[in-house]
Amino acid sequence: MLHTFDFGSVRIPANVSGTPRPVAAGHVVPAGPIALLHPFGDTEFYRHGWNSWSPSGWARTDGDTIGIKDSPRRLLTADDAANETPHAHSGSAVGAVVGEDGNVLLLGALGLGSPRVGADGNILWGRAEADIAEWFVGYGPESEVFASYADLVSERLGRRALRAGAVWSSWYSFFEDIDEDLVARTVSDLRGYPFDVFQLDDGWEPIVGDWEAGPDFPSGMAATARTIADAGFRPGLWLAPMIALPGSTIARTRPDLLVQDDDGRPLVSGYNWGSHYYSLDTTQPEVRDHLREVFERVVGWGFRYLKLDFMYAGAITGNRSRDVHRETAYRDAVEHIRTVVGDSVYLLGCGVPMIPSVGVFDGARVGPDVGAFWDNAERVGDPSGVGARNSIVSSINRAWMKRLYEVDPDAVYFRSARNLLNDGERQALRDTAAILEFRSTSDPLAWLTPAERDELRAYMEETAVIEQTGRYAFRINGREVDLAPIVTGEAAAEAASLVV
Ligand code: 9PG
Repeated sequence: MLHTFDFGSVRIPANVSGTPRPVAAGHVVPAGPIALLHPFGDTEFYRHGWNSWSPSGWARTDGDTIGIKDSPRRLLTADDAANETPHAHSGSAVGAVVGEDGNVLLLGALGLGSPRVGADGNILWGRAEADIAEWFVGYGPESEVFASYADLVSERLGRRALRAGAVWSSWYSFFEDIDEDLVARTVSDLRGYPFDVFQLDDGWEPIVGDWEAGPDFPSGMAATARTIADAGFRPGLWLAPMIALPGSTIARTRPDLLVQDDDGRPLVSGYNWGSHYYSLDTTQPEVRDHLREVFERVVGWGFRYLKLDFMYAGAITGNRSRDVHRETAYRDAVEHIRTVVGDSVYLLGCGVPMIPSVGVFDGARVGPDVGAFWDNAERVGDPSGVGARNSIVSSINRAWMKRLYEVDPDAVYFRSARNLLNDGERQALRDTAAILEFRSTSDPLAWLTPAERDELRAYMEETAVIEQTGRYAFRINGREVDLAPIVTGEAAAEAASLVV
């Protein structure tokens, strides 16, 4: 049906699937396809990525799209491969275009069903795989409409109250090379430093899919959790409970528990660790029992902060035993996990589909992995690739998601050793994490100079007052910080011209 949205200064003719009703900050529209005929011509479009690693940001409708290009494997792992339009402007769940007066017109889904929003110089459109979520349409100052959208989402899906505090993670220093002695030494060095959580990342398990102590943890995971707790930190652990590598026991012995492809074989749901991997079909009662066992085990070991990674794979397009939409299957599985671990265990989502995770995760990663280098030389132009710049750009473009859960922009660095980032680049990472209000690092104290240790201590202890003064401009404790040159690429261009 036809409807005209009246925003006072602008009127937007639209095709909607049901009668809109006004709410405080705009209009809520029934589920179903929607198209807004905007009068702005070619303008800026906000594109939102599906999962933690998927690119988000502003691009001109008459310019290049933001997204993963020319790599089906990367796309499968780091965005919504089923719906991505690499050469047309679209994104997941929410999108917005900028009007002539600088206000933005936002269209955002208020739930699940793989909603998609795209735009060109005439239309801002929305559609979904399953029409199960209402839409919000709002027009106003950018930060206000995004806040209104976020608040309506969390009204429906929830907002958890736990805070992570300051986190130390093993990933960006040791990667998979961890063992119980190294962990014990690292923890002992950190004694007395202002960390709330010490989180063990990937590398403790024998293989992804089998969640028990690997050979490098001969005393068992409960012993390591105790070592961490005895030093005064909340024990944290990484796991990827939705996936299994082909060599894991679960994939080898129970392929029937995996999401299937159309030929009845386990579906490949992504690539990492030099391999493909599969997804667990969480709609099967046996898989729910398996998840219950896994989470009772890790909580029983004493871990109270869980980084659940590669979670998008639980929401991948494929054949499951029950006919529910993939995002609903995912959310049901996370709710099940939440029931098993209880409300006091902090759940950090990583590689999570963003909107379906609201209200069940306490925190969510909002960008690709950081790295001890600025840009990814192997994959230039892939905004989902590892690197400090990509991490800052994606994260800052998702700062509005603070209202949904804690937003984790990934680790910051204090170390100058084993690091290609210069002082300014390390500072930009620390400023981004201060703005997002989630502070974590992977620097072992043994890698830091005395001055760097002092910086780490001061940073982890600080709670900053953040004011936003522009899309990418902030005041952190009164200090002006403008990330615009980094986001728009001017910083890189300047660096390049210095090289020339
Ligand atoms: C452990 C790591 C760390 C890290 C996570 C995640 O798009 N990708 O292919 C992709 C692969 C790995 C990855 C992120 C993205 O790293 O983000 O913090 O926990 O797993 O293996």
